[in-house]
Amino acid sequence: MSRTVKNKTVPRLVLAFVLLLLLSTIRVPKASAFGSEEHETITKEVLKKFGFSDNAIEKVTGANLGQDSIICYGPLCPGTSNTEVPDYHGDRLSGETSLQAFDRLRNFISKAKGWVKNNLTKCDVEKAWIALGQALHALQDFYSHSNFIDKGVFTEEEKAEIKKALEDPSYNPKALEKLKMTGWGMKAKDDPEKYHHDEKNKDTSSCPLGYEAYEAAVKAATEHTAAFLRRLKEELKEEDWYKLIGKPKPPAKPPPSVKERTIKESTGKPLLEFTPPDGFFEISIHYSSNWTMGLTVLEGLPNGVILLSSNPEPSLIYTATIGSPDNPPVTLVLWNFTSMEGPIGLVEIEYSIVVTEEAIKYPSVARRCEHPIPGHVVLYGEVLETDANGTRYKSIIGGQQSILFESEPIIEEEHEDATHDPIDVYTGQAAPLESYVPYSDVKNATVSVYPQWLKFTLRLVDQIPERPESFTSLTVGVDKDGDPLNNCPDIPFDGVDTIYSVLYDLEKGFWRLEKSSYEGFWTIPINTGAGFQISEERDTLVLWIPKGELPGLRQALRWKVVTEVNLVGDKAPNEGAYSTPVSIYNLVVKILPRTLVKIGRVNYTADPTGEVRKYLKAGEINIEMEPLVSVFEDTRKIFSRWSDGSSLNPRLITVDRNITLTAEFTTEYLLTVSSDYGGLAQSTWLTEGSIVNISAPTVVNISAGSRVLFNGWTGDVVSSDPIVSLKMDWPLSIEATWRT
Ligand SMILES: [Ca+2]
Ligand SMILES: [Ca+2]
Ligand SMILES: [Ca+2]
Repeated sequence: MSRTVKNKTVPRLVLAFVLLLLLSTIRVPKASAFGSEEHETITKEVLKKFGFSDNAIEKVTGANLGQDSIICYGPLCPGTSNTEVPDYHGDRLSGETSLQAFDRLRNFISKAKGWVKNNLTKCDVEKAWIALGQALHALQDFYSHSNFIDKGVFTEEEKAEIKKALEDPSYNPKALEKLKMTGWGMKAKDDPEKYHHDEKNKDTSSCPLGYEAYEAAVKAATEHTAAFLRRLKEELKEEDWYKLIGKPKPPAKPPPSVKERTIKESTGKPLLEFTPPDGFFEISIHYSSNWTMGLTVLEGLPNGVILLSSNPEPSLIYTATIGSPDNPPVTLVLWNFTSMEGPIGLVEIEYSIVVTEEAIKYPSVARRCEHPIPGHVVLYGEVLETDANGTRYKSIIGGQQSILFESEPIIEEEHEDATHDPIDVYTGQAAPLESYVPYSDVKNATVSVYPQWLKFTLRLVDQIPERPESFTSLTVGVDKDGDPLNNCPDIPFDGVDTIYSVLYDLEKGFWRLEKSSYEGFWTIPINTGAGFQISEERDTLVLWIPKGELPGLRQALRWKVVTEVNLVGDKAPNEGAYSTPVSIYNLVVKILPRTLVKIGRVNYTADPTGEVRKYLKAGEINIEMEPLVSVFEDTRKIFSRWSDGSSLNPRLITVDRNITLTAEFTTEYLLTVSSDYGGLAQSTWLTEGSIVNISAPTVVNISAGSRVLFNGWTGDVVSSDPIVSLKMDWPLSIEATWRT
């Protein structure tokens, strides 16, 4: 409803972005037109009712307000013509009819609504929010800049027609003939329609038509804002609506023919309230014997997500290849228990969903809009079960969590091992080469350390058969607490206290993962959240261990690899038991939104809140940020210091704990002085709030016998005094005028 425009051409979307970061520093003049209050109240109230997230409300409202404030700040505003975008506010310009002004306004609203839809389809939610804010601003201004609420002009029926016409530029009811839009850019007395803004606006509670008119305008604008959103919701695809309100789509309800049940995770909490521990889903399901189960992941899981199951294994596991993340849903796994002999009561099945590095690069469809940053993955699906009687059950798993992963390991160590080096695993002696099995021969072992995970990658000389003919195990042993006293003393697992074995069970005919710990003897297999994957080429084994299973882990991890095929295998790397540093810390750098910071050798762009988060290993690292950020052509931010007092940029920091560093800035505005004489013309950057005195000579001699006299200052300061004092609360531009 405020309505002044700064006549500068700057791309609007860019401006609106910048606006968000500037809102706190810009002062919107509150002179005759009201500022942001009404737009803000109306918009926030309605968006809230429609369930918009706090973040979405903030962005949409910011863009709505931006329609006034980005283009109107500083003393230039009042009285300046808004020829650039009168469409935004429904202003009727000189020489225009009310209907023409109305057309411009409603065309803009339609256009902005189209931007909302397009950007949602493209997943550019930020832009959709901006477009929605713009559409709503224009819509709301209609009521303060027209005769819509004026008494005795329109019947209720006609009002309904006009509201419809405002949203539909092709609809032209007869009532439009009586519509008047407020005149702007001409004097009130010159207004041919005698409906000038100065006399007829409903912008403020003290508007010329009185409080009642203002109140009615606000009420009508509020109602139409809600109606506009209601229609938009109907027109949008459901998934796009959820993108717009900034919330994840709730899980689908199971069809009525299927019984709903709640799967419990192992701690017994209902799964929907389950927060996955560091990227693992572990779900225990109790089954009778004749049961099949399929897991379908809704919304599409990204590539690289692996589903694992563990003890006891069903007779048949069918694992589908996960397709493109854009082609959900994908059925991942089907378990079939029908070949087990007779009912055996309850069977506990566990399965884990492992999210690998690859998955991190392809965030799932569900949240891609909300978290366009790689590393957020939604696990959200349903389990379909059929029991022996044919009764079907359906459960929703995963809920709406997202998991943050670091796509690169923070620490990685790669170790070569000799090839053709078989040993008798239980004596440690070299074994004869004729007993050599190439898939038990490790040629390379890598440990990768992530914030919440340890990953071991074993590369073997040859392919692991899908169904080996002999007992086969590939084991990673670790010293979980760094305490040598509780480690196993006997080969092959001497020096470690916990082992993770991927082994082939000859009797049952499948691969499984077992964890044991040493308590003076090796325990029977214990539950683990670890998982494994044998590569497609079958020459690499990847083993994931959640760090949470090694709570005693300190700064370094001792580990070793032992493989075995029928008593003969390999220990690796070389003699085994390497110590790898594992300390990881979190660095948070807070700078200006979407600006760059270089951490080490990599540039990162801050998110819309200005944050960059990074996991780092212990040590020293260099941080460098942009020292000067241009916000507008006449407004810039200069780095002043870090929150810990240092003003170095770049600076070296020591990472030995979690660190948060906030950059502090000062704002500078451009002062532009124009003058044809006296050498006054200059452009100077000045710190916000600073005071500057400018003094013009009263007489300038141009040439012999010719001179000019100082006439006065115009622009942001109007004065005939040659000495003016300016306070830099915003960018200023002044010009000296002269007479002969
Ligand atoms: Ca080897
Ligand atoms: Ca130990
Ligand atoms: Ca070896």
